[in-house]
Amino acid sequence: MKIAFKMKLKPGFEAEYKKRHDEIWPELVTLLKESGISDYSIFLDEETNSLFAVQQQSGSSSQDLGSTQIVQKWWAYMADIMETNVDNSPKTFPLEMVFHLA
Ligand code: RM4
Repeated sequence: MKIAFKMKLKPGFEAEYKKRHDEIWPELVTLLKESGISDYSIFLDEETNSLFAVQQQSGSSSQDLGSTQIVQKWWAYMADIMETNVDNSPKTFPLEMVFHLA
């Protein structure tokens, strides 16, 4: 199932956000794939600093993996440049699909 959601980047951290994702931890990639996540893209709206994520999921969303050590470490690592909840999880806003062309 394809899902999408928004997150929020702190202003001025576009390059750092992209760098960190270009260097995403292999163990996080493995966890995401083993959790059924694929075709996962994140786009930035520079006007609002909104991060638009879209992914295929066969089970839970990437945002439901916060009980794992590796995601907790990743979220803590990313917390300085993103808007987060008190547990370091990125503030996440589900988006409704209103059109899809297969
Ligand atoms: C994002 C955010 C998401 C994670 C991706 C890999 O910045 O932390 O939760 O799934 O990175």
